[in-house]
Amino acid sequence: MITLALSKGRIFDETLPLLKAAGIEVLEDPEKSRKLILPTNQPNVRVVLVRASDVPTYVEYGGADLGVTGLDTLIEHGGQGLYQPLDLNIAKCRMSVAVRADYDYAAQVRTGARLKVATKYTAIARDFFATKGVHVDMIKLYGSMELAPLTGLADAIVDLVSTGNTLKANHLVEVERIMDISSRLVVNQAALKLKQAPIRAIIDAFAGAVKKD
Ligand code: PRT
Ligand code: MG
Repeated sequence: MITLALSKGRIFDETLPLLKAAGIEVLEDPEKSRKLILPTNQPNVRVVLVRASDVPTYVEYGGADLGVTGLDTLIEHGGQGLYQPLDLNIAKCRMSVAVRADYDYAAQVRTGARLKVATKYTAIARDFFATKGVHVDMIKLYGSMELAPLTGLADAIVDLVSTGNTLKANHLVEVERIMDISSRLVVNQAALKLKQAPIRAIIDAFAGAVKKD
């Protein structure tokens, strides 16, 4: 049996065409079914639905043989122990720093002020500001980061941006682009050895179906 870990939503939706290229069709719609294990047209392949941030954990410890996860999630998890053969070029966005439109970020950085930064992505944010030589007080949040500068909880946020509509709707502006983000295929290292042929077949089919920009 080959088990693939996916999260509901954009990653599931954007992985479907890649699965199709590998001859795999998921037989149930996760938005309609309450099942967490979805069968496919291939009796030896199944999909497990987990929280996006749990995908690397499932794959690392063998709860799944493969998974699809955002680079953001992968970096925060720590990629060690996971084989990362492919950038799938899906679920694309960028990791950015944003502040209130009336906050002079450049001046704060220039004068060496200490910044209060709210984010779910503390590892990425810590690394980014350390490299810039900016001192930060990190405030860990699990969602709705956009609220933090509006309420005075933080001076800046580090969050994912795709269209920019969420920032705009909350009167925030992007002041730094930290990195481009896309989703990656991750593979359990023991599974890669023990189930080499079927896993290689999936990796190769995905590789052939990845859309270049
Ligand atoms: O939702 P949950 O807490 O279960 O987990 P999750 O948020 O990690 O999962 P999900 O499915 O929302 O995101 C999965 C992956 O999709 C992320 O890890 C990213 O790699 C990728 N991705 C791509 C995004 C976005 N685009 C994105 N726009 N993830 C989140 N967003 C959010 C962003 O955080 C912000 O709140 O969308 C909002 C901004 O969107 P725009 O279009 O208004 O800029
Ligand atoms: Mg989400």
